[in-house]
Amino acid sequence: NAIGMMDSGIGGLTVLKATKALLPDESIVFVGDNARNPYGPKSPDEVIDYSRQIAHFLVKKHQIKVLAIACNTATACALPVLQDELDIPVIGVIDSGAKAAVDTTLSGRIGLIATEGTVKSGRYQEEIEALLPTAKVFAQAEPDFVQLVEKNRYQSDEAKTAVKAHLKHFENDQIDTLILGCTHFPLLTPAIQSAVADGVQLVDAGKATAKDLADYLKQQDLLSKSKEKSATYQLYTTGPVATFETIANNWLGQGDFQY
Ligand code: DGN
Repeated sequence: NAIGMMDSGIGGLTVLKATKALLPDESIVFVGDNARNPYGPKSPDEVIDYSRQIAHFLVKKHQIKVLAIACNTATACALPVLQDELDIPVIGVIDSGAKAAVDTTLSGRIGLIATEGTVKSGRYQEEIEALLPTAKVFAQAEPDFVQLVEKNRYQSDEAKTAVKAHLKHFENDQIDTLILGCTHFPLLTPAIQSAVADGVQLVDAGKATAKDLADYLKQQDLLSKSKEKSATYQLYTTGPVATFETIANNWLGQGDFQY
């Protein structure tokens, strides 16, 4: 059976890419809820509702063996509900991102950029403080970054300028680690890296999740046993397929993706 993945839009493809690199024999079914993006400003109840609809579609129609919520906002709002409701294991992105940040920081001064929903939930802050009580977390919501990615403008000069302006204040906080706490943000990595002080390490919560997901599937003996190379990638979007496909092809490279 395949791995199920879901996001509010394009961002989860960063988790798909990292998972595909670590587990090339695993099939993945992905749903991007581009039509209802962004999740960031929505109420937790609404995000729970959308997440449940997608999760049930993946379980009923695709018999997935594990669900990765490749969206920080949906993880912040819906992880416990889905873990409770589904008979399969459900993995979110926040625990892995928080742990990776704690493993990376030397000074304990950690920046977080994410959606409003994720920042407001306080889940990263709680998780980091549980692992490293002396840590100081500087959290900043960056909803505009999501739109730069969804609208396929993430490589533009406009994106570079906006990212630089938004991240300027982190200079005063003297962070040594910055969590990309939204799965859309790794597409903006070059702009983000050049906007922060040299030496600030970026933590990609999605990549950290892919690693934890791979370890988990190995441990639980849930990896595909098929000997032939037969991994398939089925990508669904609730929005226009053309835009989704363009961004997906640019980000993932050509491959056997079905839209
Ligand atoms: N990609 C999502 C996340 O990781 O939080 C959210 C993007 C959005 O819907 N605003």
